[in-house]
Amino acid sequence: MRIKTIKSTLPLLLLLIAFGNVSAQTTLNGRVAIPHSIVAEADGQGVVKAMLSCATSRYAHAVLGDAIEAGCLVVEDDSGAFHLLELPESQVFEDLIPRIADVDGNGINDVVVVRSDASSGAALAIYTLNNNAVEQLAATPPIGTAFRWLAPVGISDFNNDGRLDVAYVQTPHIGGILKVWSITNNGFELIAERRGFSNHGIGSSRVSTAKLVDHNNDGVIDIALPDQRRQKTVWITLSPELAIIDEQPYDLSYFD
Ligand SMILES: [Ca+2]
Ligand SMILES: [Ca+2]
Ligand SMILES: [Ca+2]
Repeated sequence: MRIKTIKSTLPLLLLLIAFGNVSAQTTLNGRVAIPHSIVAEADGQGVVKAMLSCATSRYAHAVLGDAIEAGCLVVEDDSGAFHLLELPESQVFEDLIPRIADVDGNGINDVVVVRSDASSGAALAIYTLNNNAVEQLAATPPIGTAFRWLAPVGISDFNNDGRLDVAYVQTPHIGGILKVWSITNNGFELIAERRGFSNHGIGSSRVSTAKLVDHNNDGVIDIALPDQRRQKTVWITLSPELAIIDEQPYDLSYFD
């Protein structure tokens, strides 16, 4: 089992090294990243490294290539100190990429991850450092049913209001709904949604097939996504409101 894991992870690591913009580090503070996952890094204050660890098979869903999910999140802050957040037994991080960004704009980096619950399924959660502890900053409502997942698309100011927004596709395998959330003083606020997309193939360790690009050159980042049947690539803007700005035949290489 262990040999199989190493074999399947190695090509991914080599690919990342070849691209040169992502660390291939797989340990942090003596803990090990879950298979198919690595340490995320960012500049700035607050979280500068984040890793999904505490491998567990307690959530038997296996949408991301194996039955192993993460039971904890390990982060390193800008002073070099490490912090650990362990989930309760009823939850896992059903994700491979901790996304570091200052989502609430307070100058301190946060971490965006998919967290799944044994009774209510996946939610998007943001954690931040507060008084030297990892704590939840905000979370979307869970989908509501076990074994229902969401695939993050990306983080940008999609509606051009000066605040970062977080986009994902809810249930990408069974009728995907693009949902975009902005963080406010009251937590996540849904700013747009539209059905008809699929950015993940079931069982794939590629978390998301999507691209953030200013396709119409208006200075605001747009979202490129495969449609539900993966026959078309669709470009979506949220500025000034959600609209499809282009469609072309689907080509996976566009997303690489
Ligand atoms: Ca922050
Ligand atoms: Ca925004
Ligand atoms: Ca644009």
